[in-house]
Amino acid sequence: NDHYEELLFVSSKFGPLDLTKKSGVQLPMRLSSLGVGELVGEVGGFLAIFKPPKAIRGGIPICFPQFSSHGFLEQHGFARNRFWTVESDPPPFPTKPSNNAFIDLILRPSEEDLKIWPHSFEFRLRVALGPGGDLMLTSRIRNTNADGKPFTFTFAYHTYFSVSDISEVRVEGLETLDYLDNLQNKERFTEQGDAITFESEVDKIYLSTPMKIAILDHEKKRTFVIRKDGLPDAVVWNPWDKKAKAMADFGDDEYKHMLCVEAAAIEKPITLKPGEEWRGRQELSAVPSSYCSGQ
Ligand code: TA6
Repeated sequence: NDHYEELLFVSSKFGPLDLTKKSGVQLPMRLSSLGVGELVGEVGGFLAIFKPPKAIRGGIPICFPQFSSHGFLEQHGFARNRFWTVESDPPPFPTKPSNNAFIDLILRPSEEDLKIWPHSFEFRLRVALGPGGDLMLTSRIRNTNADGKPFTFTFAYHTYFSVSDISEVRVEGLETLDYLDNLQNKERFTEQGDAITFESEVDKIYLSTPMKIAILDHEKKRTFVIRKDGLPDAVVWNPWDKKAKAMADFGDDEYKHMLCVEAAAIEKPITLKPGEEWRGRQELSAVPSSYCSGQ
C-alpha cells in the first residue's frame, strides 16, 4: 500500500506519460487511468501492482455509498472494490464485550474516490466470529467532512448464501410486506405469499422488514437466520438461468445453489452531518431446521 500511495502521488503529480519521462519510473504504456485502473510500475526495484480489487461473486460485499447504480458511482458504490486497512485500536465499539474473535477494518476515501464522491468519511467495520460459528458484522460510518457538509448514502450487506437447491428454499419473515420490484421498474407491490419460494429470477427490495429473517434450506435441513439492526430493508436476489449465463463471473448453473438476502438501508437514504455516525449491524447464524421457525 505504501508503495502504491507513493506511486499514485508521483504519478498523479506528473500524469502517466510525463511520469515515464520525468521520473524514470518505467510504466507500461497500457496504463489507462490512475488510481482506478491498473497501475504497474517499477519503484526502486519494487514492482508495484495496483488493481482495484473487484468484489468476488460471493461472501458479503459491502454496498456503500450507494446500493444499485446511478450517477457517477459504480454499481453498489466503491467500498466493496477497495483495499481496507486493519485498525488495531479503533474507538470503542458499542457492542457488549464478548469472547468472540474479531478484526477491525477501516476504509477512508482515496483522492480518486473524493473525485467521484466528494465526502470525507471513516467507515469502520468489525467482523466477529462467535463460538458457534455465528458471524457478526458491525458497520460504523462517520461523516468527517471538514467543510461542514452533510452527506447522504444507501447501504447493503450483499450477503450470498449457499443453498443446496434454490427451488427447495423458502424465506420467512417478509410475507405481507411491500417491496420494490427491480424487474418491473422498481414498482411497488405487496407480497402475497405466506413465505417466499423461487421458480424464476427474483430481484426485490422489501421495505420496513423485521429484525429477523429466516432462509430455510429444505434439503440441507438447515436454516440461516439473519438478525439485523439499523437496516430496515432487505433485498432478495436470484438471477436464475438467463441472467446467470450473462454474468462472466458466475457459472451457468450456480444460480441453483445461491441466494442473496441483503440487510439494507435503501428506501430511506441516511443523511449524516459532520461528526455524526451511523451504525448498521447484521448477525448471521445457521441452525438445524428442526427448531428454527418461531425462534
Ligand atoms: O442485490 C441485487 C442486485 O442489485 C441485482 O440487481 C444484481 O445486479 C446484483 O445486485 C448483483 O450486482 P453485482 O454488481 O454484484 O453484479
